[in-house]
Formats: sequence, structure tokens, C-alpha cells
Amino acid sequence: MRFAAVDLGASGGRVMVGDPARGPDLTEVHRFPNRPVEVAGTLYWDILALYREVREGLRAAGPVDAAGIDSWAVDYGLLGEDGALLGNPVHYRDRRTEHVIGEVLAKIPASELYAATGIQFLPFNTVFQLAADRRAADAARIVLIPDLLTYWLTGELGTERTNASTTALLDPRTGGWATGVAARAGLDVGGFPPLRSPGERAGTTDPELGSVPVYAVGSHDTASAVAAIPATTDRFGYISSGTWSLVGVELTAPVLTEESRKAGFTNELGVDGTVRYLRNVTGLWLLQECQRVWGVPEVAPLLRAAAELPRRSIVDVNDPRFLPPGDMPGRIAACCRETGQPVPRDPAEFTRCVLDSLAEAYRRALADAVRLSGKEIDVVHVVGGGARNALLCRLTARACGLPVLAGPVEATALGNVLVQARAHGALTGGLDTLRARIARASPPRRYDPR
Ligand code: LFR
Repeated sequence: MRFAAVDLGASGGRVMVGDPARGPDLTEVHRFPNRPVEVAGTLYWDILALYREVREGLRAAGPVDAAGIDSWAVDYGLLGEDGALLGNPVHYRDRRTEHVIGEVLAKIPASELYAATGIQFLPFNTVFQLAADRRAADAARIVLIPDLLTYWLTGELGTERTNASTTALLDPRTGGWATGVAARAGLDVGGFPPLRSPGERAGTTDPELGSVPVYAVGSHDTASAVAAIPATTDRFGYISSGTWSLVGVELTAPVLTEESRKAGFTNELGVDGTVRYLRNVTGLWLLQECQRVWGVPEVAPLLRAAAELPRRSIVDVNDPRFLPPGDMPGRIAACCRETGQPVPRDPAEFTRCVLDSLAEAYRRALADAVRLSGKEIDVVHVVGGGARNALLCRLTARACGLPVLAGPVEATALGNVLVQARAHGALTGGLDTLRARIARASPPRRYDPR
């Protein structure tokens, strides 16, 4: 059987086909850049270009048994009564929420918002975006990005739960909307189409794409990635490592304490009712933006040079100044200067500084996750593109004092395929069974702390 996984990331998308009987192995059938567009001071996703590429990818996939879509979180499109898109979805790195955060938190204090929804404060959380969005109150529908693409492919509307949990409008204890909290923030969650969980049927593609089932998967990319961690024990921590690094543990119930809120931990919902208890750590975005500024697209030479250097300066990677696109080397240099540390002098030194800073942020996030949740871990799984970065994996193992198991790189697409395949009856079993399958098919690479 063949299942098509559409996986959209902040810098690019891909369509992969996986056969669960063979691993699953994955074949990439289409890859495309995701280029946000700034117009009159607002940063937008080019959603129609993405939709065109998704269709192209699904055509290139050939005959498949089903398809599923995942993407980054929090962002949405608004639909009018007639189902038409009202304007382009705004990028989460846009600054539009800056002036409304205070207003929202005056209506509903951060502590109450957290106790009800369990989401780490980030300026781009959907709750703040909707408050900043003058059109939202008049829209008939609020549709999260993967659900919007699913709607265009199938004509059917829904709101997938793992992604809905990132809005800071969902109650992670019940999996239903936190209606009261939303109302206090001045928002109406009635605009979201009905909730659905990973594995539920989300519709059928149009005949041009073969009239095949589309399943809701862990449509938040991180939910799909975590579902595909090749864990063979439940005592694991994880880093889903890409543009962001999502660092934490898997739980069966959320941690909604004040201490957890202050530590910046989120309780996002995972596949099969799990809780992704994690911290959003600014990830390889820092290096990607440096590379863009330097005009150095290849990362390998930077990593080779950085590996020869000693650890010198550490910056707080979650400093809000790193969130918007811009002169990342300049911002990193300013941080080093302000904290009295040596300022990196060339790309290799900047690269080393970023990687050491990431490893240090991972150490802290995992230690906090263990302390706040009581969940103990013996190993750290790194999945996603960052699993390819041997230097970062080595530094992480050393910083955390735990073995790092790196890979698979395409965990998100694998998690997407596995959930579809199970929904379609091609696989059975819980998350542990699915994970054991991945551990056999793509054994991770081990880095010992030394
Ligand atoms: C990773 C991710 C993170 C989310 C960020 C913004 O791709 O989905 O989990 O916090 O993007 O949506």
C-alpha cells in the first residue's frame, strides 16, 4: 500500500510516499521552497503557491491509498460565508500581535490562560493573532493551515486536535475548546470547524487526485514527528529539531502549574491522547538566518570549521530579538557584547556559538521538563533535520550527560504515514508498536556523552 504524506515546514514543503509494509520506507516525490512574502509591512504565507505545490506533489505521487497533511502550527486562514478565503494567512513571525498581547492579558491573566490551556507564552499563539486580526470577528470560519489545505483538496472542513491545541484556546484535559477562557479574551471559538483527531477521516480528494481518502494525522508537524520517535522504552526525552527545536517529554496528562507556566512549558496534544510537554527553543533558524545574511547556503563547511573550535560564547537562544527575520549575526554579536563574552569574528565562530548555545538550551529544557513533570529519562531522541547535524548531536549528548539517539530525519513524514496507514487498516497497534517499527526500519545513530 502507498500513503502520501504532505509535510509543510517554514522553509520548504515536501510530499513523500510511504509503504508501511516496507518499514515504512519513504520516497520523496516532490520538494518545494516555502517563501513568505512581505507586503506593506505584513509578512504573509504564499498559501496558494503552497496549495499548487501540494497538488503537484500528490499528482507526482501517482496512485495512493490515502493522503494526510501536516504543517507548522498556530497559523490560520479566514473563510467567508461562501467558503472563500478572506485574505492571505499571516506568518507567525509577523509582528502584528505586539500591540495586543497586553490587552488580551488584561482581560485574562496569563496564569488563568495557562491553567486552562497549558500553552507556553509565545507572541504568535493563535489567541493573540486572532485578537490582532480585525477581520477575524466577521469571518464565518477560522481554519488552521493543514485543515485549510485539506478543505481545498476535499471540500470538507474540520479542526485537527493536535494543531488546535497550539492555539492556546483548547483545554488539554478534555480535548475540547476552552470556551470560557476564549470568551474572556473576547474571542469566539465557534468559528473553528468541528474538532477531529488523528486517524479520523477528513474527506476524499477530488477525482483529478484519484478520489482517495484524506485522513487527519497529527497535523501539527511536531505531533507527527513525536509519534515517529524510534523509542524502545518510555523513559525518553526528545528534540524535534528543525527551524525550531521542540524539547521535552511525552506525558499522559498535562502539567498546568504556575511553575510550569513560568518555566515556559507547553502542553500540546499528541497522537493517541498523549501530551507533548515541551519548550519551544529557537532552533536552527538562528543558523539559517546567519547563512542567508552571509550568502552561504551550504551548512557542511560551516560545521566542519566549527567542530575545530573551542566553546567560547553562549547566548540565550530564546531571546525575543531572535524571532523576526533579520540580521542574526548582528543580534548574536550584540548579545555576546552585552553579556561580556567574546564576540564571534567569522562564520565558523558564529556557527560554533549558535550550536553551543542550542546544546545549552536543550540541557536546560530537558532538566526542567524532568523536574516539572516527574518523568524520568535515560536517553534523548533527536528527530528531524537536526539529526543530520553530527556536531550538534555530539554537543547535545555532552551537555545533557545522556546518550543521544539521532534520526530519523524524516520523522514528521513517517509519523504522518503511520497514522494514515493505521487509520486505513494497513497497520495495527499503539504508539509503542508504531515506534518499534520505526526503530527496526531506521535505527537511530548513537552519540555518547564524553
Ligand atoms: C515547528 C512548529 C512548532 C511551532 C512553530 C510555529 O515546525 O510547528 O512546533 O511552535 O512551528 O508554528
